[in-house]
Amino acid sequence: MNETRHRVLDALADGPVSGPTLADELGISRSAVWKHVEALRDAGFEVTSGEDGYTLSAVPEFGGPAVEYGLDAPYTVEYHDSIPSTNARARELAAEGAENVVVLADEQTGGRGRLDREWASPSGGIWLSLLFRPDVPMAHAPVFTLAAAVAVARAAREAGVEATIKWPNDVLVSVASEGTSSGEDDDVVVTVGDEGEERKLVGILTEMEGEADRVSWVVVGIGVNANVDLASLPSAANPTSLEAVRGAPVDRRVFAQRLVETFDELSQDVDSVLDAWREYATTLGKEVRVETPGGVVEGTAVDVQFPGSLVVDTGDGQVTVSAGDCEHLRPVADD
Ligand code: BT5
Repeated sequence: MNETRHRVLDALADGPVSGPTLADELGISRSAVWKHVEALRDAGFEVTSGEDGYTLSAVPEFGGPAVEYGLDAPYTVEYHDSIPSTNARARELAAEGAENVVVLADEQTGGRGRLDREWASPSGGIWLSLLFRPDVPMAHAPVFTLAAAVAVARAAREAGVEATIKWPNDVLVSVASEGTSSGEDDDVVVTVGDEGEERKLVGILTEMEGEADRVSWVVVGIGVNANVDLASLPSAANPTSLEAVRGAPVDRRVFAQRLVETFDELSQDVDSVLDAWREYATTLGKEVRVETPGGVVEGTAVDVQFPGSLVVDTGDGQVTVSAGDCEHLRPVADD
């Protein structure tokens, strides 16, 4: 949204305000005011015109202008009803020199996870990518994945969903399990949390480009199963959604705004990220099995280290893992 339209919108929100007054205040013609009001109506804003002038009476439920409206972070929002992948689009924008853009979509037709895995992205989700250009070396970039996990966990908690973080990039919800079958012996392991079964609510994919000593751009892609039909997600992945956990749809506009605002705060103050991450982490203290590019590491996850490595106590010393797929292990109790 351009700056004048923003100012028109703000004035309408404080309205009623008459067309001539608005024209004077903004130094534009009355017909320009009228055009901005019409464009806002086209974007889904409800603007009533009464005797005292125009008043903003409703904000659209979701979309670019809706998320930009009242957003307390220096990002513009590019919205698509449907797009192959918001990360792919953000990379394109990066190549064109853009920065501080959120690419947001209701549906993705070619959503991607790590290692080119598919990410199911039906309509009703919050599929977004933040493009920004931090002044940090490439090696620090993993901290932004952790910051995204914290931001999304916090937004979920504000929406009444007790989300936790699994290293490095999953946000989960523990749901009461329907009873676990006991194994033949103590070695049988299943991936369950302390309070029940862990289900994946969010996935995060960070991509970047630059020279060793300086990042050129970072794209943090965040996929939130907000109000999606669980039947359209791969059941093997044990997914859940905000709607399923809350029992009611979530306000995606507010959720996306809180997510972007918290991410922006954390990304400007990376020293605060690790403590915030520890607060929500479910991985620390757990027995884990991490498949890393260099082999499998098993042991107790004891801490996280800047810029986002997991410290695992293997019983034979501590190993620091900077990337990999992590599984939470717990022996099944015999009964
Ligand atoms: C991730 O990968 O978890 C990162 C996902 C990032 C998606 C966002 S959406 C916005 C932006 N645009 C994109 O194109 N991508 C980003 P990974 O850890 O590799 O997990 C992928 C695995 O999760 C898949 O192999 C499935 O098993 C499972 N999965 C796929 N879709 C899912 C969903 N909607 N909910 C839960 N699990 C899912």
